[in-house]
Amino acid sequence: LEFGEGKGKAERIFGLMDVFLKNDPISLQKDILDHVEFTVAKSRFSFDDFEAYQALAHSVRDRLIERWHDTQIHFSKKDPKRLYFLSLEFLMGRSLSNSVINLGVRDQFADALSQLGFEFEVLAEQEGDACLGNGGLARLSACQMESLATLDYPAIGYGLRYQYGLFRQVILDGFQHEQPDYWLNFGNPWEIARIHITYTVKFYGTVTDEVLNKEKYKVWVPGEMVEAVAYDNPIPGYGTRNTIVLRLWAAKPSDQHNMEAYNTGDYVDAVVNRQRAESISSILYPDDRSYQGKELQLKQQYFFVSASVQDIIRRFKDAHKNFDEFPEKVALQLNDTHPSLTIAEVMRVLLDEEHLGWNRAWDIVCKIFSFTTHTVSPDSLVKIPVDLLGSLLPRHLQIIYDINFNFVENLKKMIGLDYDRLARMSIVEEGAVKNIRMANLAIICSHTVNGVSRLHSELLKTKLFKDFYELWPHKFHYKTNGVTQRRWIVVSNPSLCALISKWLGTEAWIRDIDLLIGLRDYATNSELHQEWKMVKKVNKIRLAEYIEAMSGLKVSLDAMFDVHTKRVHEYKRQLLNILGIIHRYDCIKNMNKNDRRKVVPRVCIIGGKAAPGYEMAKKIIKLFHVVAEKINNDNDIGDLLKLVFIPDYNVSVAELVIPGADLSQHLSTAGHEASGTSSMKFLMNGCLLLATEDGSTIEMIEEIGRDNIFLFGAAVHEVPALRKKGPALKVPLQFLRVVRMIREGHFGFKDYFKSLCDKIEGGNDYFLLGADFASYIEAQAAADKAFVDEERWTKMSILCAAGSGKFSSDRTIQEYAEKTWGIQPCRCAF
Ligand code: B1H
Repeated sequence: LEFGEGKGKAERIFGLMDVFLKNDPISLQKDILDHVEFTVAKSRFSFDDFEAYQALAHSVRDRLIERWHDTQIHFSKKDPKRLYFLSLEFLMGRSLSNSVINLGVRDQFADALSQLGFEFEVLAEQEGDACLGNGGLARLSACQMESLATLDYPAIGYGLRYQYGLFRQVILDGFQHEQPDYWLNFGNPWEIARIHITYTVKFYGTVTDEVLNKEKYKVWVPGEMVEAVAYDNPIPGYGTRNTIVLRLWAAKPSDQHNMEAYNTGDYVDAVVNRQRAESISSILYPDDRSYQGKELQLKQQYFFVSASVQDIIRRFKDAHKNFDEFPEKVALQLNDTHPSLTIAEVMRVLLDEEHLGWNRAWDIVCKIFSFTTHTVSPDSLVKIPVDLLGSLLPRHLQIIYDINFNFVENLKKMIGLDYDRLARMSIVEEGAVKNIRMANLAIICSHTVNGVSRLHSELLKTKLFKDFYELWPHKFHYKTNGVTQRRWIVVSNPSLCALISKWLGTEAWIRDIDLLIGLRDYATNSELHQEWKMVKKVNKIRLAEYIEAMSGLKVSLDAMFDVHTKRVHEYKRQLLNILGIIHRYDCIKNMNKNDRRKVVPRVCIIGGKAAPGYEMAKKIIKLFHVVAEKINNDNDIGDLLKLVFIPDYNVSVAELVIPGADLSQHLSTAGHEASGTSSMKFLMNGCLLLATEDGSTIEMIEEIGRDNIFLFGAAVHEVPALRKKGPALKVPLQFLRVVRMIREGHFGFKDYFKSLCDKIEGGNDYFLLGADFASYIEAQAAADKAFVDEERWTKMSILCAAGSGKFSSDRTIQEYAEKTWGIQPCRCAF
């Protein structure tokens, strides 16, 4: 059926679509029961919560597919410039609640279920998380996909369908253990396997010269081939019919593979070997900082890149003949350097398959790529050993060398023979092991390089990419990160959502976050204060129940819930938090009864995973546990101080923890957190922040004012001088005292923690825990003081939420669309 051939026909079809899947309670119940009977294959007279969840999910999925088809048809008809968002990580979490809310059928489904004797919330809890990413970068991709859908942008996300997501963290005896997350075990109703959308991906082999029509071409004869199969995950927008897709690739053995082995009779071995192909997309690398440089990791990257590029070019060629139009129809966004092989791959296709010639191909490539970097540290930049790249992707190495040759020749003309600078800027790093610097490749070939906060961008321009900034200042920009209020308020904090809508008199803020500022008018309204406190209490109860169910620990609702949840890293300074807790404990122990009465009770909550090979991070987790063991069992302390470790922190746990927090901590040493996004989620939920002036917090201060945040620590420009002081750096006595307590075995495991203590004393304290300690303790005291003044605290909390509008990913995405990608909304208007 073709659209646009006459209005009458199209309207009939749309009419049919509308009656096709009805959303009244009876139709929904029938759909759910149909899925129980025929999809889940259980009797409709007997099924449990999990089976009900599966059937529910399939009913929602049907509605997603319907809208996605409509959106696809609309996009094909309009043929707008599309954004292709390439990321090796997407942390989607659960899909059910977000989908029904975005589809606008949450209440209808809840009604239908209650008539069947089920509760929506209970079924929603049955869903497992999709953890196809490590942390901030991956969750950012997920938030941005949701904003792209909501804002009607014609976009497609590409990623890998890992069979094992991020490991599950299990704590045994206070130590972290990792368990594989075989998340597809129970099926995944949110994906649609596209078994007909497959592409062959080539590896290894050799490159030869061939002549065609008197022109010389390179021909890559691969040594191995693997099939990429598409799995589509629909992403519905809120308040729109538009539903876009996240296409994830899975590796399957190729039939073109090794026919000879079958013929030579080695049948069983050949089949077993074939099966190995699947390992390419089997596992997510669990280190969110360092590129491991393993062959499998590079294979993953190219596998994903090659399949995505083939898909993009196929879609382009379906509607266009002339590649000169490519930049008008295609914007390619590289989420960090991990997908930057895409540049070489597009060059290869345009040269060797489309035969455009170098100049035309290069001209196109320079117009389509934009690149966002998420890091501040030179150590995190991906480098690929030349030998590895040359063996796995021989033709790509040639192309990268050619790009580099042209670049360096031009550079010499511009800057002369400054060999140090030429060497720094070259894509090829010389040395004992020759490396390809993926960031240099990405900067050279992208029209725009974005940072993720203003401060980050300044650091890129003056430090990490200084040479490139001086050469091409126009390429460098930033788009401060954001998070989606649909997931982080509407889904995860329904009571706050209802309260905000009531006081603003509209739900429009869910699509237009700037309206949140309207809450400022009521910041001192006592009625709002009462309701605001009530909402926080409801969320604290929910969190307290979770804590009790998980650890058996009962926590007091009157205590300040102080939360520090994120990946465990030295630069994020969970250790500073723990030292602060020991100090607090020590102070309470030394207080008389009278003074104790003035202590603000705290529940200190820490959660986060350590990369499996990151020894220091694992020690920090263990330290928290031994300190908790001591303090929680000290009857003398009671409710004044309780410590809770939340194991296996992931998106769905965050949805529970964030709304229940009074205070949240963001302690990175200034200059180390490129942006930070969890702070944005806490802020939106009216949680107060205790933070350093780093990454996006600097911009938060501008939005909410210094009075509404507890700041501490050295500023970015002070850090180098403090570090330089080394052993001469003055640290407070209290700091030395708490470190000594650990050293001397006050909490046990003396030998185990020795290296940890050595790392923060005697001039080795790279992350400046000692230097920032006094100011940290002061900020904590300021937070205590504010907390006991309920009115002041509530006002601050309201002002935090009211001022959080800038940190919506809708704003981020709109900036990218207008300033970097050059794409327009394409709304499916029926
Ligand atoms: C961020 C990463 C990251 N920065 C390597 N870099 C990875 C690096 O698997 N890998 O190899 C994975 C992730 N992630 C974070 O990105 C920053 O630290 C945060 O400050 C920032 O908010 C977030 C989103 O921009």
